[in-house]
Amino acid sequence: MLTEETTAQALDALYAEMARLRIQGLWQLGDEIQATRPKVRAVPYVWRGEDVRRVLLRAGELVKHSEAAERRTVRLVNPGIPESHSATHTLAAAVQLLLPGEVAPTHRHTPAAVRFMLQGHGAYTTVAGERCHMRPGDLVLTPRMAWHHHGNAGDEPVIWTDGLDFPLVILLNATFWEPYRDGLQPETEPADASTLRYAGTLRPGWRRPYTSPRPMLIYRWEDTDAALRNLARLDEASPYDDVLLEYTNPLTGGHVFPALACFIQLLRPGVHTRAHRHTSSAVYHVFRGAGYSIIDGQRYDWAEGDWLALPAWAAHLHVNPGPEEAILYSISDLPALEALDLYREEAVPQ
Ligand code: GTQ
Ligand code: FE2
Repeated sequence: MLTEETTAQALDALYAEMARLRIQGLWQLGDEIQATRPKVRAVPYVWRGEDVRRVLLRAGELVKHSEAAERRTVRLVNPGIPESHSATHTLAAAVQLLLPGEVAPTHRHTPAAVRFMLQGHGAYTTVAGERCHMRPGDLVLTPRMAWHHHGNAGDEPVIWTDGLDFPLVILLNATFWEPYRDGLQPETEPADASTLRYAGTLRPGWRRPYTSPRPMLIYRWEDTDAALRNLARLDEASPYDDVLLEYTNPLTGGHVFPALACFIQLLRPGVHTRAHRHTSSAVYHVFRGAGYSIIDGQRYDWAEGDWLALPAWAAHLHVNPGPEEAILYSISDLPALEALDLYREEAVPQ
């Protein structure tokens, strides 16, 4: 018969041997695995637009483009997960500056990127041989492993915000990055071809759904703005997000990327949404207006030019208290959660 003491000694010995053999009892891990709700280390956070712009413009003076690792880009780093260099655990958000005459060289990588244009005229991104002209409010896509470079052919600084699924790609150990060896990639496609081909609800009749290797790459602000206004005219809105639209792949109707979705939402004057939470996380950019969000009981004020990180499973609602419209652009990891059958959403009583 084992006494209590000898049992304890035997257990110690067992655990010591298991540790040596790199084996763990599930019961030793506790709530690491048996969690009743997701453990989220990322925190809600607001980056002020004026701070980001000041830092970025100063970097424009001090950091030559060629020294800036190909792109003069600053990352928004969530204080809860600084080692991730990311805004949420799955989403990288950055802000990029291109001075007049600058060209950021051609490269490609497995992380997919989206760029929402904020200010300046004359910029373009060439994606897979297609020059996409970028004006404020436009969204430009860079799919996985598509060659891309950026240029500023205008006479003023240009700033846009980048969203990438970098953290997820790193987690999956699937990061590949490659410079273009021979100067800039050639521009083999007509400029803005994909948006001329696909924008709107009419599809070229000989292009079958689901099969095009070239998705739409540019979503023009005029189209986005009109779509928001049309929906608002119908008075149709989400109780959680007010007038919310998703940028879709026009051939499939699905998300723009396998692990990244993009949204634009109009918060009408006076709106106070209901609260919900979901397993997807998001990063918002305040394109127009001002207001606040209540996230897990805390108020986060935001105004035009700011960024806001929303961690996974955080209860949140949005308020536009003023007389002006507020417009939020956001990126989300929703497609990744859906693909893995991990998307959950629930209303949160107030
Ligand atoms: O502009 O190609 O924010 O490669 C991060 C990685 C931007 C880009 C980022 C990139 C780019
Ligand atoms: Fe890139």
